[in-house]
Order: sequence, then structure tokens, then C-alpha cells
Amino acid sequence: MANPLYDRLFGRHAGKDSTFLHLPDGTTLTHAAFLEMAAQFAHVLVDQGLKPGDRMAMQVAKSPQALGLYAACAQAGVVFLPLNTAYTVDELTYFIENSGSKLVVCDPNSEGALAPVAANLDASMLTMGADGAGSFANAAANFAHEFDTVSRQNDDLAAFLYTSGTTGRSKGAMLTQANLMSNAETLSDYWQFTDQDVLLHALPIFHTHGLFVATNVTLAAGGSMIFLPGFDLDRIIEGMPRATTMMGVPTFYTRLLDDPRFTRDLTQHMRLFISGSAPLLAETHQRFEALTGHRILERYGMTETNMNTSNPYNGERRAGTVGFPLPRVELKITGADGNEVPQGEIGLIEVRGPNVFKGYWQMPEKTREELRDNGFFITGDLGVIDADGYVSIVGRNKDLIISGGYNIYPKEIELVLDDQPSVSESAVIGVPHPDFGETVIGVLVPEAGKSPDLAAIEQAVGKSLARFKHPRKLVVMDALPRNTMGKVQKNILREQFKDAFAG
Ligand code: MCA
Ligand code: AMP
Repeated sequence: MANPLYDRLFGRHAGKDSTFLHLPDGTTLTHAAFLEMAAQFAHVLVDQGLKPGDRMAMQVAKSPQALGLYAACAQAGVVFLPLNTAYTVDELTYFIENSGSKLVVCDPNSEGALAPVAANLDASMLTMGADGAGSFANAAANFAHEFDTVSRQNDDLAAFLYTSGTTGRSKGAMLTQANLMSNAETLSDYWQFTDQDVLLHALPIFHTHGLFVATNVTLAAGGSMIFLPGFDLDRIIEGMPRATTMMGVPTFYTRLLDDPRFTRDLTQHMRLFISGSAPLLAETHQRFEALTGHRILERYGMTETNMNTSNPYNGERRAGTVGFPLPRVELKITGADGNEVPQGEIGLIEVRGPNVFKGYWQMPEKTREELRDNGFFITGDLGVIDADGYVSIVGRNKDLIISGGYNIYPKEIELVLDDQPSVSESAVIGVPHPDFGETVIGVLVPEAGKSPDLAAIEQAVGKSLARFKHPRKLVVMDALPRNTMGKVQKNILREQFKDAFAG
């Protein structure tokens, strides 16, 4: 019986007493111990009635146990659906319902609020706290440390990750075993990971970056991770001497550069720093090199595609570019007619390869809009390829804000703002922010003669949307700038407010 994802990332480490996780309390977890825990967890999934292909939604703090749920899902053939811990009950309700999850694992503090949602769906519910304790772990304690791995094919679903859309409706990107495996193995080779690597892991594990890039690459190479519960400068600086590599969003690097404890000495032994999820300013790249002597390796990916391009490990890591298409990934730049544009011209980035997802869950039309019959996925990013083959991302053809590596779709916020009393319409824009790269401004147009209650609006937004999506500023304007077709000219608003958060 074969299960490519489980066998190649997890199963081959069974019984090894090599360290997998270095934990903040100074203890470690071996590969063997991690897999024994995961096997117990897999028994719980079966005991809860989950069958291969069923979905398990999880909204829990980052912990070894939370990562164990990922391994357990892989071993039991269950589709893993991790959710941002910042999501509100309103947001979670949609994900749980849309995915038809059979089991919801949540923090004990959210149990009360989520119980009716699970009950509505006939889904079971178990808890897992930040320390890994809760009803899931209690249930697992009764089971054996071995589990008969469920047979799966390359094309079977391994995970759903929700990604927002321009219509405001999130879409479940269906990722197969082969999608995840191809990228894990390609990246592990490309970045020359080995079992000697120790990755400083401070990213969340509910997104592609922390889960599939950082964790899968480490697992594919047999290395270990300094597994931090979140981004914490003190812990990162304390852990760096024991690490060989680090992955982060650009905010990680700008925050490190602003800390006087982050010195050339601290990074001297490091093998590799990798950045992605949002544009790394060329200026950050250069400041980092000037301080540490390391050139950050920038790569580019998406939830739907995992990683598409990377700067080279050996060879020039060019600031402001995302490098070359990865092995087995085809990338082309196309014009509005779908045809490839001449080299050097800007167009839409399209990608094809074993990394590209299977489609959006129960959204065939959305899938058709973005995934061509010939297998090319239209990323919505605007790019250009230079004469040496380096790809640069120069903009987006989608209305998207990336704040500290989190994607925020303005439409989702506009729908909430438009619903507020005395608001006639709204426009949400992203403007430069010194810490998060970009941040959110909400522009409100009042109904004639009315003046919206901004405090009440902030409260309403707080109830519906995760904190990271909240506008950092609400401004009231008489009218939105529109072109002759009536389309809101967000570029004019972005220009008008570009210095709102200037450092
Ligand atoms: C936290 N806050 C944020 C963000 N994070 N607001 C806007 N954008 C954010 N990204 C809120 C907090 O709720 C808090 O609210 C206030 O901002 C300050 O929080 P702070 O303590 O500074 O935040 P933090 O806990 O240090 O987190 C910042 C962070 C974090 C470390 C940059 O956002 C993070 O880990 N980002 C990584 C996201 C990521 O993994 N992206 C990969 C997506 P208040 O205090 O006002 O209540 S995968 C992807 O994009 C593709 C596939 C790819 O290519 O990788
Ligand atoms: P997500 O939907 O969270 O998977 O985010 C994917 C988007 O993040 C891409 O479509 C890009 O717009 C952006 N992105 C990821 N990596 C980079 C990068 N290195 N530079 C610029 N944008 C990036």
C-alpha cells in the first residue's frame, strides 16, 4: 500500500531518534516520537468516522501537536484544512460549511462559539489548546502508536487552503499529494537542504509558506526545525546561533534589521535566508547584505501553485526579482489575448507544472476562469522576464493587498463597509506601510446628508473580519473617483493616501 505524501515526507523517518523539532522550552521531539503521536492522532480521525477524502478543519495555535494533525491527516488520507487563528466565527462558519468538514478541531476557547456551526453540519468537534492539550489529545491517548497508512494516489487530495477572491467569496484550493510532493522535493534539492539543516521556523502553519514550503522541505531533507509558536524577535535572535536556515516574509527581515542585536556575528554561520509571500524591497535586500554579508534568496509562489520561481542557490540572487522558474515549472508572460508577449514586455504570469492545484472546491466556473484547459494557471500577477531569464513581479492584475504576508481582498471588506448604516459605498485600498509592506485604508462615501459613525463601523468590522484585515484608517469622502466607464479609480486613491503611514 502506498501513500506518496505520507511515505516520502513522514513514514521514512519512522523509528529514527534524530531530532525533528527543537521546542521553546529547551526540549526536543524526535522524528520517531512525532510519528508515534501522529499515528495516535490518525486513529482518532478514524474513530470520529472520517474516511479518506473527508475534510478535517483545524483552527488551533501552532504547536507540535497541531503539526501532528497534518501528519495524521496524511496518514489517514484525510484532507487537511488549516485555518488562520485570527479568523472570526463569521469567517470560520463559511470555511467549515463550504468545505463540508466532518471534524473541526479548535481551541478550547472557541468551542462554545463554534459548536453550533459544527452541529449544523453534523460535524464532530474536538479541542486542542496552545499546549496541545484538549479533547483531541485525550482521545488519542487510548490508541496505539502505530497506524496502518491508508493507501493514496498522487492525484488524491491532501489539503484545502482557502484563498480569498475578488468577489469577496473565499475559494478552497484543492491540493493533491503530487502538488505537495513535487514542490517539497524540488525545493529541497534547489535550496540544497540536508538532514544537517536546522530551520528557524517562526511562520504560522496554516498557510503554504510555513506549512508546505518550510515544513515539507525540512521533512523531505530529514532536517529539523526550531519550532517557535510565532514571530518573536527575542526568540529568533536567541535561536539563530543554533539554526542554519530561516524562511520569512519581508516583515521578518525588516524587523530583524531594525534590531541592534541582529549583527553580522549572529548570522555568520547561517547557510541561507529565504523570503517570500510578498515583495521584498530591493532596499531591504541590500541593507541585509550590507549588514550580514548574506544575500536573501527570494522566491515566488501562490496557494494554488505552491512555489513557481526561485532565485538560484548558487549564482546571482538578484534583488527585486523572484529568480527563475523552478525545474518542471513552465512560466510564461501573456497579454490580454492570452498569447505570450515578447521577452522583456510586461504581462500576466501563467504557470504550469506538477505543483499547480486541481481546482477550486465546488467552484467549476471559478476554476475555468483561472485554470486553462492546457493546464496553465493564470496567477493574476503581472511580471516581466529580463534578458537573463530572471522573473520580476511588477504588479497585480487582481485587487489584492498583502499585509505582512497575509492576503487581503478589498472586496471582502467593502462588502462589510457597504452594509453599514449611513454608508452609501466604499473603496478599500492598500497603501505602503513601514512594517507590513502594505496596509488597509477604507474610504467611505456617506448617504446624502448622513455622517457614518466610524466607531460603530470599526466595531462591526471587528465582529466580521479577522484583525489583520481591518482598515488601519477610515476616511470619509463625498464621492469616489471614477473613470468614464464608472469604474472606481483606486490608483487615484492609492496616490492620494500613499503617505498616510510614511515611517
Ligand atoms: C498581525 N497583525 C497584522 C498582521 N499580523 N495586521 C496586518 N497584517 C498582518 N500581517 C495585527 C495584530 O493582530 C495586532 O493587532 C497588530 O497587527 C500588531 O501585531 P504584531 O504583534 O506586530 O504582529 P505579529 O504577531 O508580530 O505578526 C506580524 C507577522 C505575522 C509576524 C508579520 O503577520 C506573520 O507571521 N505573517 C506571515 C504570514 C504568512 O505566513 N504568509 C504566508 C502566506 P492589534 O495589536 O491592533 O490588535 S502563503 C503565501 O502567501 C504564498 C503561498 C507564498 O508565496 O508564501
Ligand atoms: P496567496 O494567495 O496567499 O497564496 O498569495 C500569493 C500571492 O502573493 C501571489 O499571487 C503574489 O501576488 C504574492 N507573492 C508571493 N511571493 C511573492 C514575492 N516573492 N514577491 C511578490 N509577490 C509575491
